[in-house]
Amino acid sequence: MTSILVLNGPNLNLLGTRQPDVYGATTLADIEASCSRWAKDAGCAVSFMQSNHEGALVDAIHAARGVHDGIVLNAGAYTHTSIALMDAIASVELPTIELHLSNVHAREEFRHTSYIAKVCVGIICGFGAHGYKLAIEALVSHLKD
Ligand code: CA2
Repeated sequence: MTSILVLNGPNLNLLGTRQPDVYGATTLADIEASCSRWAKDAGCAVSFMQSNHEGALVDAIHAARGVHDGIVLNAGAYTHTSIALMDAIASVELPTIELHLSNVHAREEFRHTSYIAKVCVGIICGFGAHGYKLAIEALVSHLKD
């Protein structure tokens, strides 16, 4: 069965507890529970990992090779800064979808730049927690093609 890693980066462990106007009231645990249902509906298995540490995210991407078929990645602020994450995604050659809860292009200019976009198959942003469903479905469909 197709297996997807849903990987969340820095500060996303705080979802639902702060800044609900920007990031919504849904917690990361809620999102993960929803992802499990969405993955079941899409006919795939899903695993989760969250870290506030860039190196731990790099390690998780490396460890996904040979275990998972693709990655849904909300790299948080590391999206806009991390060559290390870009290199990690490129090195494992696993299809990866860049995901953001917020529409980063409607926000501050520094959020308009993504280091990881060029090594991802696509980007979903601005749909809140529903974006994880869209990303799982898009990845499953991409893997079937
Ligand atoms: O919109 C997204 O999903 C982001 O990846 C979220 C990142 C931000 O740096 C990116 O530009 C866009 C920030 C995540 C912060 O999460 C929090 C959640 C609750 C309270 C405070 C921060």
